[in-house]
Amino acid sequence: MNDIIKTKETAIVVGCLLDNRDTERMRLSMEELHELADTAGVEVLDVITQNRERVDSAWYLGTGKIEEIAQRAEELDVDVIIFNDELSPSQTRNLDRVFDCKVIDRTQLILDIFAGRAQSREGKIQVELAQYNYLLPRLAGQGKQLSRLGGGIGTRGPGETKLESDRRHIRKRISELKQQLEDTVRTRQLHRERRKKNNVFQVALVGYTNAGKSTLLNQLTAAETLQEDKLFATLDPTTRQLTLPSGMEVLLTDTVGFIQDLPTTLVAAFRSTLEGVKEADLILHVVDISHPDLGIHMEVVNRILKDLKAEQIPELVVFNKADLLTEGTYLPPAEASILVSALREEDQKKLLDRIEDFVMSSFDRFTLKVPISRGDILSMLHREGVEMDQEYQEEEESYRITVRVNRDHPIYGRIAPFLLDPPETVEESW
Ligand SMILES: Nc1nc2c(ncn2[C@@H]2O[C@H](COP(=O)(O)OP(=O)(O)OP(=O)(O)O)[C@@H](O)[C@H]2O)c(=O)[nH]1
Ligand SMILES: [Mg+2]
Repeated sequence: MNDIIKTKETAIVVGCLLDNRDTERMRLSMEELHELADTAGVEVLDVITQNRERVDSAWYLGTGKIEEIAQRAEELDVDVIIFNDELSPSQTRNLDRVFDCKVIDRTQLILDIFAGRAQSREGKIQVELAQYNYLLPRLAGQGKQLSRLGGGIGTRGPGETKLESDRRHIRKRISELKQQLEDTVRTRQLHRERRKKNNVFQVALVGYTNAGKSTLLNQLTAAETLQEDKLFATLDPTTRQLTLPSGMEVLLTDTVGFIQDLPTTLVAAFRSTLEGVKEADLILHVVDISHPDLGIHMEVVNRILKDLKAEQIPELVVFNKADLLTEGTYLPPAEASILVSALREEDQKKLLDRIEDFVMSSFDRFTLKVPISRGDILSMLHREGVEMDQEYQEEEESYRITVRVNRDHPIYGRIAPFLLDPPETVEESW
């Protein structure tokens, strides 16, 4: 039996280092492009950059540099040149004429990874929508590029027949996809509203790609979400029930990882996925402490949370991968933080305790006097899991019950007639 040997596609990655931008960030951005290529299954044979005041509007870099890259590409016989910025339609056309191999940009590379990863209907719609939005302004003069779409990197997604059809067809498809997306978003919104109404406490895992969000979700809830040492392992939000040490149940949602310079087409497409973060009662901001650029990662995440108008939500920074902690690791200051390794059981427990502390402190505490004749109330309190303490008062033939519940919880109205003390808000330090 013959094994089919699949040869890896090879690439040169190219970047423009702008004089007015932070050098550290640009270095990280180039490193990420390299990692993105790895994730997409492409082998990077060379990295070429040029320092410039600005990106060349026709050629991205200087023409001399472009020639040098063309020569290098021939020498190494690479399949693709990957540019670290979104190329304009005219840049793509020009570069496509110069190089004998495929030319793709950061956006296409990420779109390609996303296309290969999207699992849910919503994820697939979002990726297809982003792909068409990317494609639409680039349709004119794509003859050579299209005829070369034999497969491989940058070509996954809309098939050739679709690509060959005219703009009108694509516009129509875009509006169909938008409609479908709106429908799924509406369904999800309904689910979220129902949860909100039932007052289920919602915890969202957010963070830079590869920080360990899915690993935490899996470890804490024994769920099976794809966790991989690759960028963008998770595309679809996954929500699982999480049981806290006291037995209280909350919902834990895993989200798509963030990255700096995420193409705008994708930010727009994944916005609806991330909208859910806004509804969280607590955000667990997961940070990989073993990454040398954790400071930049945190800034990127905070900026996106701000864009999503989620910066007001209480946040617990979860410094993860503590098992990889080395001497001199600098952990940026955070209002509330915890250091854990997702892989250690005692740390998982520590994190659960911390979440529970938070959940508890966000509730109000009341004492009720419920006559034994009111079995309906007693069983409701039990069912809702809001009881903290219960004591039978023989002479009064009633129970004295301490409960933790929010005033806007639907059961508050039912227990109000049994309140013993004026409500006391618990102020715990967090
Ligand atoms: N050593 C160590 N590795 C960890 C820890 N937590 C996660 N990892 C590894 O880090 C890699 C990324 O983990 P994921 O859980 O997929 O990361 P993520 O944040 O969900 O990533 P995206 O879905 O890409 O945003 C995997 O290889 C995990 O096994 C940890 O505490 N210690
Ligand atoms: Mg993940």
